[in-house]
Amino acid sequence: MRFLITGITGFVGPHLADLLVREGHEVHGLVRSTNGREDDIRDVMPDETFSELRFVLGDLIDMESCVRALRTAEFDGVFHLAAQSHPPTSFADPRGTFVTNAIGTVNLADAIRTVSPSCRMLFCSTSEVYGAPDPALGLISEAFPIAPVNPYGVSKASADCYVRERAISEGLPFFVTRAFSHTGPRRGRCFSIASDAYQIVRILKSYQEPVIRVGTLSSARAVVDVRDISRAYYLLMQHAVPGAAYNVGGEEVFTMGELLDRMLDIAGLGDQVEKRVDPALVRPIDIPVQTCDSSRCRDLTGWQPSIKIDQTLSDLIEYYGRK
Ligand code: A2R
Repeated sequence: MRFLITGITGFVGPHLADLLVREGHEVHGLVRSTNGREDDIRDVMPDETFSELRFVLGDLIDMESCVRALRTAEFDGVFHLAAQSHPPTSFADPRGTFVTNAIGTVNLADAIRTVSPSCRMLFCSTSEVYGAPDPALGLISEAFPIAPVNPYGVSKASADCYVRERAISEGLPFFVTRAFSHTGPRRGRCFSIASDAYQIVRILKSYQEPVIRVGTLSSARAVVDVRDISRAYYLLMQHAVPGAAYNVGGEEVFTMGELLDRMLDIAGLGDQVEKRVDPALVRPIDIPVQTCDSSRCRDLTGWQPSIKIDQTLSDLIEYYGRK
């Protein structure tokens, strides 16, 4: 099959592209410019995969460019990953976040409807659309209210509703994924777990003193490996019901503090490192705990995470070690 990935130069995009190529599919990636940024994605894929990829120019906030991109080939499915994906940045730039994530998704969805209405679209929404539900309510399922608590969540919730409404009202084969926390090689170091891994590598190389700047260590998340998330997206592209939303996440919940301690152990730094809270890394409104019920996705596709958290953390440290 022939797929288009938006956000191919990001964190998840290259892992998904690698998986799709290995499964024998033709993969095109939407890029905003051909300035060499796409070359950077080689860091998580073999040369054989990279050489199979095709790139097409387009910017989500320019609907005409989305239409042009979709006309370059007949796509069976679009994985719409592109976004302003960093919640703290969304407080600094709520409007820009909304334009990219909400209006950009409207543009892409409308462009698909115009050019190729039988093309399936996976829209990457997020667990952040649920906001901060009372932990006493248990695992977060798709039936939980949409109640975001940051501009990123608001932008994604708007697009999430738009995509599902379009699918239902217009009969378009669009659906939504709501991934919970995921990490692994290539995760940007502005995200908490990757930030810890990056600093650990710098300490190991004696580039910084043995002090790690941390955010809220008590925040708890059902963290899963990016390669498992990519596999869930691939399976959902094959099986998802139009108009539906699917949680995708791990079962095991870890606090940020636990994950940091595991990484320090993996790196052989044990308790030789001071953890210093940096107010700049503490979110204005934090979600204390996120637990995921992804049984809808699991029952439909048979998906379950296959990579153990220690493997993910060790691959993340290894990734920053060779950067
Ligand atoms: O910044 P670039 O040019 O490398 O491209 C980024 C792309 N992107 C856009 N593409 C087209 N038009 C735009 N206006 C536009 N704005 C951003 O989105 C990059 O390739 C991607 C974002 O990458 P990350 O921030 O690393 O996102 P990640 O972690 O891969 O997340 C994938 C999806 C997102 O929808 C998240 O909100 C969700 O998973 O959690």
